[in-house]
Amino acid sequence: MSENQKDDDDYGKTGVLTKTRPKTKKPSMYKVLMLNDDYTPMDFVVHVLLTYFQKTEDEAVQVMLNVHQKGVGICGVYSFEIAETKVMQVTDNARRNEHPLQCTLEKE
Ligand code: TYC
Repeated sequence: MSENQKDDDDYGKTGVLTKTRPKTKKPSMYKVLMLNDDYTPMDFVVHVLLTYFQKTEDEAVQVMLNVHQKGVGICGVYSFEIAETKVMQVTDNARRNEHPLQCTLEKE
């Protein structure tokens, strides 16, 4: 074997280096939805929106009226864990106060 034909794995290769970067995905976001019903008092819905969704009084009234008229509305958009916790807190508070208010989560 001659000097310029070394028996080496890399010999004669082009020397292009590729860096593989691990594929990362942004976590999915989830909408917390509030559903209308005929029994939960409007004041209670506004109270819930103020307490768990950092709404101003005006925003809370707007969201509540929107749900009342359209049947469903968005309270906020969060990571899965936060959205799930909000749904549990709202549902628990509503049941303790004997209101049928429904709150659910939907992937964005
Ligand atoms: N429809 C209810 C009423 O007239 C008010 C209400 C609004 C209830 C929004 C639930 O998510 C809701 N008292």
